[in-house]
This record gives sequence, structure tokens and C-alpha cells, in this order.
Amino acid sequence: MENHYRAEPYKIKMVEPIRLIPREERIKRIIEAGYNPFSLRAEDVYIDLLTDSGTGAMSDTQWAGLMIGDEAYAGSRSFYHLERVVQELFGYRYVIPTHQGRGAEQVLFPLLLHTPGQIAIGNMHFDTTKAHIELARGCALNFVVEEAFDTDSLYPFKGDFDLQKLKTYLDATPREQIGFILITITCNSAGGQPVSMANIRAVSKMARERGLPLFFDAARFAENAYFIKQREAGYADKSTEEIVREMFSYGDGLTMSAKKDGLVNMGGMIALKEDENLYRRIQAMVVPYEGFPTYGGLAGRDMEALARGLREVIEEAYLAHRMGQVERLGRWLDEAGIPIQKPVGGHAVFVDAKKFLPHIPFDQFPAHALAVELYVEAGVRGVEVGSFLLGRDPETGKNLQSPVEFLRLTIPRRVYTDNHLRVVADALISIYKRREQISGVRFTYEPDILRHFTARLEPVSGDAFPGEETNE
Ligand code: P71
Repeated sequence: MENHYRAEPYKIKMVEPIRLIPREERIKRIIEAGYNPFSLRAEDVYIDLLTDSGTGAMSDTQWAGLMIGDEAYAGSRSFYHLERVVQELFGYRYVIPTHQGRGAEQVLFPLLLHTPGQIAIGNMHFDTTKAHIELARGCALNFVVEEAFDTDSLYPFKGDFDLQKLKTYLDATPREQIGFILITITCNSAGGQPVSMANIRAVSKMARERGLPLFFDAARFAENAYFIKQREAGYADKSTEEIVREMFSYGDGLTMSAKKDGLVNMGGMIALKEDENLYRRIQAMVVPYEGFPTYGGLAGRDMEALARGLREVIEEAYLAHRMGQVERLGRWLDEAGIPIQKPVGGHAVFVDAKKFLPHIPFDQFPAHALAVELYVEAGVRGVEVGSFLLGRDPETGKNLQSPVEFLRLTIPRRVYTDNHLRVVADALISIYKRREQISGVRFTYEPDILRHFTARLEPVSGDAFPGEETNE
């Protein structure tokens, strides 16, 4: 049985038609979008790999849960269901729902950063996380291992903290200059890479010794747990539920975007192990920002679906298929010689555009140029994670150079079949064969902040798509 092909552990009850518009139309649409896939209409996208956030498919059990969601303003039954599941799963006593991950960050971080300039230490903070640390007048520092930036290194836990570097920093820095430590699982920015249990344990020990609060950014906690089961000695025979429980036992609390491993389209939360005082302060802050503490920006039905999603996401048949699918796409690309972040991450394949398009300099955004090309080739939308996203140095105004130039092919949960992913792989393989012809891009309009969402660009060389007219 071992070598047999493993199919989806579900059958399909409802379908949503998708459509591939003709190539000439795709070229028209991407020009109209200013060569920025963010500005495309989703209807004009055939296979959408922009994000795994809020794009998953709910189960029949979750949809059934929507019907019995309790919409009481205060004390909703669905809140108590969610609270019970979180208590059982994570071992955390206090649960505060929020509308999504950044809602949780917005409420929690100002309560953990007491004086301006205090440091929030992380393996690698996600963009919105860094933004909320800075909005709370804190300073975000990353301590991820060097291997994270070497896409050929097969290091199994590229989301790990560099423990030596962390220890040296903590020893040299007065306690009161540090607000908290945040472990992002999996580490999205490094390619959906896991953090090992040994690393979590070691970071927790350092935090305890210094009296520093330790939190998790738990957006992809189940995927992290499954990587530990697959890769870390001593965990092969443990259930993912046991692994989840152990991971969170080392921390004081979590923020979570439930749009990923919550298996819902909208939702988030803060949870705390036992700090009642902090819980009271969060309760006070969540009211003006998100809503009364038993709904925090969510409808009762959303909390019901989330309670059920959290139970489904740790099922091993689900995780084996989900992560097997992402791995398979990675393997197809790797076998064709396409450079990717290895080992393949949990939620996405990250194509190494620096190696794919070595002739394009970082400030002509090779991964973004590749995203444009992939849309034209096959109607597939991926997203750049590199220098285009990173932006400019606020002091010098110069383009910052990212250590990595990734095209992220993010796989929504339970949405696409392997046939869809075969289309994606075939498209990239044919682009790879003519990679020398691909041109970099430059701005025609560049917004001051978060430029990647609304910027407009054009190809540096006029002949962007061979044989096609590219100028309006
Ligand atoms: C992703 C996202 C969603 C996203 C966010 C911003 C721009 C484009 C896409 C969101 C995360 C995340 C981690 C580790 C917190 C958030 C924010 N990721 N932590 O990867 O990955 O959560 O979106 O629910 O507010 O596409 P939120």
C-alpha cells in the first residue's frame, strides 16, 4: 500500500467553475493591471496561487456548523465551542477571537511593548507582524538561521532560530530593552519552513531564564507539527495533536491568523496559557478595536466553522495529503532543473528567481517578472516575495536588496487537484526553456508605502512577450 498513489482524503460535493481566458486577452489584462498580478481581477485568473490565506475550502461539517452558529452578541454558544477546542488543542486557558491575524497583532503588541524602541525578537516576522510591532513603536529583529537563505541547503528546519546568535544578543542586551519573543510557525517569509521542537524548547529556556514573554505566530501550526513528526527524531510515533500540545506548552500565548490552518475564510485569535492579568488588559483593548470579547469581529457562525476547522486540520490524512501535494509540485519543478527553496515548505513552493533569471538585477525584480510571465503563459497567479515587496530604505530612498528573490506558488487548502498543479509545473518548465528572453520590470508608478499592492510597472525591454505587441 505504501507505494500506491495517495488521493485526496475527501470527495467533492460542490464545484466552482474556473476559466482560462485566451492568451491575447491575458496579455491585455496584465498590461491593464500595470504588469502587477495584484491588480488583476480574480475572474481573469485560471489557477490562483496568490495566497493560502482565506482561500481554502470548508468541509461539509464546517458548512453545517454555519447553520447552527449562535449569533448572540455576548456569550455565544459558538464562542464557548471555539474556546473549548482551543483549550483542548493548545492547552491555553484564555481565548479572544479577532477578525483575522493582524487584528490579534494590533491588540496584543502594544500590551507587550512598554517603552518606545523595545525589541520584538523573532525567527522571521511576517510583514503585517513587523508593521504592527513598528506601529506599537517597537523594533522587529530577526534571528533565523543562515541556511534559510541558501535555497540549496537541505537543512530540515530552516525556520529555526540561530541559537548562538540569539544567546549572544540576549546576553549583551539589558532585559528591559526587549519586549517579547515571537516564534512564527511555519516561517512564511523563509519559504513555509518549520521550526523544530528542539529549537522551540531552547528558545523557551532562554526566554524563561530572562523572564521574557514567549509567543507563537501560529498561522500554520498544524503544518509545523507535521514537519516535526516527519523530520525530528523521537516524534514519528506521536500524534500531531500531541506534538501541537507540546509545542505550545513552551510558550505563554499565541496570535493566529485562522485563515490558514483554521481552515476558514476569515478569522483569527489571541490565546494565553495562564496570564489572567494580561487577559484582562486584552479584553479591555479588544472591545474598541475588534468587538466584545466573546466575538472579536467574528460572526457566531464564523467561530463555529473555526472550532470545527481546528479539529480537522490536525487530522493526519489531511496533512499527509496537503503537504504531499505541495511537495509534489516542488518535486516536479526540481526534476526539471528549476531552482526552488528546498526542502519544499508546507504551504507553498518558492521558486528561486535569482537563479532562474540570473540576468535580471534585483532592482528589476526577477521574481515579479517571472510572476507576470507565468500569468501570460498559463493564467496562473503567483506572488513575488523579494526586493519588490521589501521596498526602499526610508532614509536613503534606495531600493533595498532582499537576500532572496522568490516567486511564491501558494497552494490553497482542499481547492485544487494535482491536475491543476501539473498545469502550473508545465507552464514554469516551458518558461524555463526560454528564460534568457525574459526581461526585468521597472516602475511607471510607485506608491510610498506597501508599493507591491498597487504599483504599476512595465518591461525594461520592449519585447516582453515573444511575438506579441506589448505597448498600449
Ligand atoms: C500570506 C498572508 C496574507 C497576506 C498578508 C499580507 C499581504 C498579502 C497576503 C498573513 C500572515 C502570516 C503570518 C505568518 C500573520 C499574518 C497576517 N499571511 N502571520 O502569507 O502569514 O494574518 O492576513 O489574517 O491578518 O499570504 P492576516
